[in-house]
Amino acid sequence: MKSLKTPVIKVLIAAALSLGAVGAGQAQTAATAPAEAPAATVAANPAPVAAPVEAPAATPATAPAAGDAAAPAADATYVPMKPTPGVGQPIDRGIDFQPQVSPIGEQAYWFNHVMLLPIITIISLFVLGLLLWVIVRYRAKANPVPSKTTHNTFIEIIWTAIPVLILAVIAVPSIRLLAAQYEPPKKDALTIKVTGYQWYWGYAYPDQGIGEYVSKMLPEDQAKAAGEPYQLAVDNRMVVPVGRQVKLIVTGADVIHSFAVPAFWTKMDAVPGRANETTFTANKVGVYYGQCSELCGVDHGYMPIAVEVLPVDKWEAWVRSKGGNPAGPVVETAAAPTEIAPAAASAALPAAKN
Ligand SMILES: [Cu+2]
Repeated sequence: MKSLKTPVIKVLIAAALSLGAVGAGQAQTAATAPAEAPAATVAANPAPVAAPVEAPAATPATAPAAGDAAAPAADATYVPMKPTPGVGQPIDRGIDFQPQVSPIGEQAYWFNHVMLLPIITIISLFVLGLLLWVIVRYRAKANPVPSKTTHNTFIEIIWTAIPVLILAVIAVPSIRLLAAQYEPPKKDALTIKVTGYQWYWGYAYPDQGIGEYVSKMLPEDQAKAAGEPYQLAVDNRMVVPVGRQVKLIVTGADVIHSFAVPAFWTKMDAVPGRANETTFTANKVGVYYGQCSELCGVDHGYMPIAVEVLPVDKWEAWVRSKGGNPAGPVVETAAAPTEIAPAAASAALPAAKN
């Protein structure tokens, strides 16, 4: 305990406490701020509707390079991309999954279409055939004296062993898929904090320094004007770079919501008081829609999700347009602590008494 008297160590402890206090302060800000945010954001930013639309097909590696060379980074502007019909959104009379654009989604799609569906179909047809055969062959009219057969060891072994083998074969890719979905995110994953509200979404990019902004459904006329599907189009999208893993920290502010984007095979409950984590990697540029997937109140059906996947340079331009730093994470060593030090010092005092 003597060592505590050393001034250097006192300073270090004060610094540690103040960092903790700042963390708490930030959390509080995040929790309270959005309440006033939505109206302002919506009013100030109906821009995506009127803005011109660009082709989603640009090749990430080649095409934008020339443009970038000509225009310095500061000039880079973000223009919301137009969705491709039938991609990343439901289609009329569609019964299949949406085309998958993430590795997990492709794996799951393969598992369903190559393993499960054929096996289910074969078993169903086989059982149906057996039933029909029994109904016809052993009908009462043709068999006035019923058979007294009760046991057949060979058949019993077969009808136990074969289903066990089938289940074992299914279990291998099934457990592999399950494990892949719970793999921890890579170190260079892009972190986005997703918050479900009644009834809209909030997105924040802590490492890029983009504070939470609100994403609300576009009214019908604005959605149509923007060439987007009504009840899926939003004013402010989540924007991610193509090919980079995204780590979502999902939480709810009021009731339980669920963040779901079918084209990424992504769904995670947004539970108040919990920070749920999930990941996805979008490997195709485009606009992908989702919806809240947990009954959350009267406007549950009107809090859609729109994720725009951009080539890396265009994503960086979007980050800059939001006032963020694409090169994040914001380094903890130098910049951040000096900026927040004064507030932290005062905030740390009450904490120190405890
Ligand atoms: Cu909801």
